[in-house]
Amino acid sequence: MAIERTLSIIKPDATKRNLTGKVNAKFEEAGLRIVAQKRIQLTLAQAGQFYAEHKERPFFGELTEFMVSEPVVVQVLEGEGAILKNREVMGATNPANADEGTIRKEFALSVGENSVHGSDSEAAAAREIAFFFSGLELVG
Ligand code: YYY
Ligand code: MG
Repeated sequence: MAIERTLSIIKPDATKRNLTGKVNAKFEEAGLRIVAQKRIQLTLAQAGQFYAEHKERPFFGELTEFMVSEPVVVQVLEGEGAILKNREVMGATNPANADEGTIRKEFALSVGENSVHGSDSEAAAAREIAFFFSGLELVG
């Protein structure tokens, strides 16, 4: 499988509970390398643009308000099949359905406050990495 990069966000429920290091340990244990990372405060407009695909969904308002409620940590993860591997490490969207050992099983509070975001395709990864990181911030 090819070496890929994917965009990850450690969400407000996790940053607030000081879980950044524990979440990052899960990525590193799974063989994902954190090749870029920064802590930012999103605006509501930025959160809405990032989650534009969900604009018509009933949870959109709640989701975007949540994403601006605390700073988030945005990061680029790299590794063999990183996009799918990250989705596996994250676990199901609803932590009630997440497998043992996954980030969402261990740390998520609810389907909304579910600790992490991860790109779900190659196209999404390219778009989402470019949304947060400039070429200068991405080494090699
Ligand atoms: O990619 P992933 O984060 O696992 O789920 P999406 O279906 O893309 O939804 C994005 C985000 O929206 C999810 O992480 C929480 C929130 N959400 C929600 O609050 N309620 C739902 N029924 C579905 C999603
Ligand atoms: Mg998604």
